[in-house]
Amino acid sequence: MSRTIIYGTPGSTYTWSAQIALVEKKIPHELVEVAFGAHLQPPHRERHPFAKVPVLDHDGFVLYETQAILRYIDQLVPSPPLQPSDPRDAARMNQAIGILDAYFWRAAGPGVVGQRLFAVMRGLAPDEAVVQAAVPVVRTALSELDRFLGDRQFLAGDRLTMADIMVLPIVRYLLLTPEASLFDPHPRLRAWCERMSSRDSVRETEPQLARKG
Ligand SMILES: N[C@@H](CCC(=O)N[C@@H](CS)C(=O)NCC(=O)O)C(=O)O
Repeated sequence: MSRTIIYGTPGSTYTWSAQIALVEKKIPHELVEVAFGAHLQPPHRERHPFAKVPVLDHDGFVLYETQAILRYIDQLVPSPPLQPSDPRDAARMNQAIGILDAYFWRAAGPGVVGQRLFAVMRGLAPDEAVVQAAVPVVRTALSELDRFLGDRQFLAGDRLTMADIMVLPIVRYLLLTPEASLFDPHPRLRAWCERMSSRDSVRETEPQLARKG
C-alpha cells in the first residue's frame, strides 16, 4: 500500500496548500510535524537543503517546493484536474502562483502576518515599519488577484486550480489581521475566500492558528 507523508510546521501556509491538494485528490496522507526551529536541523535539513516546509514523501520519493508537489500530485491522480486545459486560464493560474511565490507571500507572510500574529503571539510588538513596507505589495497583489477572479468562481476560471489552493492559506491569515481592511475594495475576493473555506479539503486541513477567535 502506498504511503504519503507531508512534513510540515504547524500553521505553515505552504504546508496547508499541499494538504488541501492531497485531500482534493483523495490521497490519504499523514502530517509529520516539524517543530519550528527543527526545520533548520537534521533530519529535516536532509529532506530540504533550503530548510523550509513542506516536504512530500510519496513511497520514498521525496519532493520539496509546493508547486512541484501540487503538479506531481496532479499527474499522479488526474481527477479532478487542478490545472485548466484552456491555455489562457492555465496562463492565469501560473501567473497567480508566480505572484504568490515572488511577491505576495513574502509581503503578506513575514511582512504582515508574521508581525501582526506571530510576533504578538511571542509577546513581541509588531514592527510597524515592516508592516508598512509590505502593505503596497499586498495591495497590488489583492488588486491583481481580484482582477483575475473577475466574475468567475475561481482565480483561473470556473474550476478549482492550483492557484486557488496556493493563494488561499495566506489570504486566510491576512484576514485575521488589521490589514484585512485591504480587502475592502475587493468584496469578490472575500466571497471567494468564504467559498474556498467551506470546502471539505480546506476545513479538514485547517491549522488551529488559522481559525478565527
Ligand atoms: N518555495 C517554498 C517556500 C516554502 C516556505 O517558505 N515555507 C515556509 C513556511 S510557510 C517556511 O518553511 N519557513 C521557514 C523559514 O523560512 O525558516 C515552497 O514553495 O514550498
